[in-house]
Amino acid sequence: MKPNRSSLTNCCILTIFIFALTSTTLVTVTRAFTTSSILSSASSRTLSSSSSSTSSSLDAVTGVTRNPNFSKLAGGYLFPEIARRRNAYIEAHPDMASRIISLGIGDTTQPIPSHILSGLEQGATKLGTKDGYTGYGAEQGQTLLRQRIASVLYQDRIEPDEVFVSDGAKCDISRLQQVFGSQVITAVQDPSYPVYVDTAVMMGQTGTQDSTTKQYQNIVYMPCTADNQFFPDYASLPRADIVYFCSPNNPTGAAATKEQLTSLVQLCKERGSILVFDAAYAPFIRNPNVPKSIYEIDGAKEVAIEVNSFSKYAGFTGVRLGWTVVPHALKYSDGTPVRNDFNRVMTTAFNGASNIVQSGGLACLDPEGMKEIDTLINYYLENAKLLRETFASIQGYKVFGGTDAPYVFVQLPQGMKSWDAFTHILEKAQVVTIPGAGFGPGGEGYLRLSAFAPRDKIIEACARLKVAL
Ligand code: PL4
Repeated sequence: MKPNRSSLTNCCILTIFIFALTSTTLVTVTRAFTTSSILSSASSRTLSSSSSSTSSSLDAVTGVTRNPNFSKLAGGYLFPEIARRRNAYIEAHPDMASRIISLGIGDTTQPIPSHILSGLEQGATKLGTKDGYTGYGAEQGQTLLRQRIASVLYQDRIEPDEVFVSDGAKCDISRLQQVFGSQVITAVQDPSYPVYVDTAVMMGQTGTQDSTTKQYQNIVYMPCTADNQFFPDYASLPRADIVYFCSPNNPTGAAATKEQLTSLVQLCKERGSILVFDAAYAPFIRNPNVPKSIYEIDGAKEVAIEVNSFSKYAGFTGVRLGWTVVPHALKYSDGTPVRNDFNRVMTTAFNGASNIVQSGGLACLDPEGMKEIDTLINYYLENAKLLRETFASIQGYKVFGGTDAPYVFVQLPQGMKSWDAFTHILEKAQVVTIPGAGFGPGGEGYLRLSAFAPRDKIIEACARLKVAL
């Protein structure tokens, strides 16, 4: 006959009780042992169940087919790749970590000036008051900010309701791709800011990348090199539906003149192309013959969209505030205004820029804010001058840009590859740059240097570059 469970339990309790009477120490040890074995068996159960769930989650798949456009992308996005190589170098040479100077990513480094900062502070403070509190705003941005952008930055050449305030130019480029869809042919300056091409690939506008030419099928690459003063000959290339054009340019630092932009607008009109004009670096323009906006060109409202940003104006790269202008006069072949569809994307896929940040944007456009912006930009332009002078003094290197732009574009000695130059400079001078080839095949043989570092770092980098090259 089997003993029943309660008699067994009673027997155990009795045994423990007897032990407790005879030896307290022994009970303590027994208890400790029992507890620890319970814990260890529980933890090993946890470990084994988690390791089995890890391996099964790694092996598991869903029934969803991967978006085939993503497998067309030939590599990772440029800027994380630069960070990866820099980190790999630091890992291999930890003693060099503190020596690294970044002239790579175009990211601002100087603090936000006081008047503009007070705009951000006021925006935040208002949210803590009954009267000042606001929730969701208009997806297109606050009316006052749209009016101020139109009047201060465009001298009323455009209407406030043609301005869409956003969280930045990069995000707007991506939203424009949503508007254009997968059926358009895109043209880009080569080299160019990689977002235009990469988002076109993601959207399904392209074929795969040719491993020899490094060009994606269905994209019109418009060469911009020293040979054509970095201005493309669009007339000699196949027609595109959408033409991306950035001035002052990233990465070449070239700023297109009024005559050049007039001919581009005219050509886009003749060919029925839409021009997407990226003016993110407009505040750097000092040459009076270089337009700060495409709408300074007659007839541009019928062909051009302009994307822009407070990132470089006021050091808002982390704050996030930009805008896009889509004129009423810009229409598709069936007569539908492009603005309607951009408005549809903004209202459906965006919830408006932060109200705090828009208050900072308004402060930027006050006379004090505009003065502060000018001082900031002059500081970075002085940095660019130092970089220009450095490369001008090194034999075999030719220097471009950096006068109306924060980027200096350096032509390497004949036959030198841009990724090799990047590695050489990182290893010999601990200075991070960006290889021209990262911006497209047309950038091969060039290096981009950003003037956004603090002045002391720029001076130190220049000294090291003179030794290393
Ligand atoms: C690194 C031609 C920088 N993580 O700040 P936004 O979104 O308003 O503007 C981005 C932008 C738009 N148009 C042009 C630009 O050059 C940029 C910023 N480019 C650079 O070093 O090339 C920062 C790049 C950022 C990125 O991934 O874009």
